Amino acid sequence: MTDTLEQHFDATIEHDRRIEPRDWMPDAYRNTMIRQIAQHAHSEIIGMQPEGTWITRAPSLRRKAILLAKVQDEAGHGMYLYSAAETLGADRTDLTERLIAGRQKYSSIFNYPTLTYADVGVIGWLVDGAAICNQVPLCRSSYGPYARAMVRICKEESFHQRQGYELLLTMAAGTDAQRAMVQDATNRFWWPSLMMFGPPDDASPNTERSMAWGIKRHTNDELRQRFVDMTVPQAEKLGVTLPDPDLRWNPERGRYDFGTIDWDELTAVIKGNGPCNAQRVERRRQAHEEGAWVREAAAAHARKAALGADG
Ligand code: FAQ
Repeated sequence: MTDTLEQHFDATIEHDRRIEPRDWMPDAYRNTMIRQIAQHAHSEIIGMQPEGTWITRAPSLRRKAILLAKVQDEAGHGMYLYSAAETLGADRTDLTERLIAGRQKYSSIFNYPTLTYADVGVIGWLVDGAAICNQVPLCRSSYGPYARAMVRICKEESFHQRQGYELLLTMAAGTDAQRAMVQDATNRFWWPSLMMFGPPDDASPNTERSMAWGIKRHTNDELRQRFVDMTVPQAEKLGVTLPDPDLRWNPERGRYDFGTIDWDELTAVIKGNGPCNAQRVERRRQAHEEGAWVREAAAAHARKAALGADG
């Protein structure tokens, strides 16, 4: 029996069809999917914090409305992704508790502080830009609910990227002080954005198997290179310098060469020792505790509705 199920799973992957929640799948596939989707969901939720802190300080009503909408979108992405993880048998409360206890990861990028309003623009441009580059191929990921969630998420991320770039174009056309803020934010976020793609391929324990299963479609280094190639012309148009003296066009490769990433920094941030790790997780813990009454009320309402009671 298992043989047949396993053969069916293998054939589905081989023919590039989707695995659906009720299909048989190897435990290792299920666990890898839960790991990646949970980390992704946690990133969206923790990722609300660095920009969220600027909502009350946005320079105009228009900028405030845009930022509020963007941060709300991130919450929505987190919700779709937790739902996708639930289709694999994961429990949302358990995932949140693991995040708060430091037993599950979220993207390293959200452990850096947002020091000026230009950071909001640079996060949209570089962080959402990197997220899109990483996530567009995930729309073809082998697990159906994840791939479908990615389609909608990528559409919204594209809007986020454009709003960030538009904000920066506006600031770049402003005063010298505004241009200096854009350059400073770019200097601080460039290298951490490259780290979002994960460790180099020869130090990425999960890539080979995730590629074989069609969960990942490209390696970490391939996507990082794609991001650099896409971003350099955008930086030129914006009039900012990317903080890498080794960055140059390589006509033979038809791609940009770039400098060495500080992998020790990525390791430290992933281990919880980045500039804001403790603050981000503590804030998430507080929000979870403060939201307990909402979850209780929603559960009570659902119980009543199931009994057919009115309200
Ligand atoms: N940070 O073997 P690999 C967003 C971990 S975008 C922290 O290469 P894998 C949108 C990795 O989990 C950000 N940890 O792993 C937004 C693994 O640990 P484990 C979220 C990292 O899975 C924008 C270990 O290192 N996007 O939120 C990082 O094959 C603006 C070894 O690495 C996604 O999650 C890192 N940067 O490849 C929101 C996309 N890199 O679990 C708000 C989906 C690696 O074995 C505002 N995920 N690690 O203990 C993926 O594509 C993959 O999971 C990778 C990592 C590429 C991130």
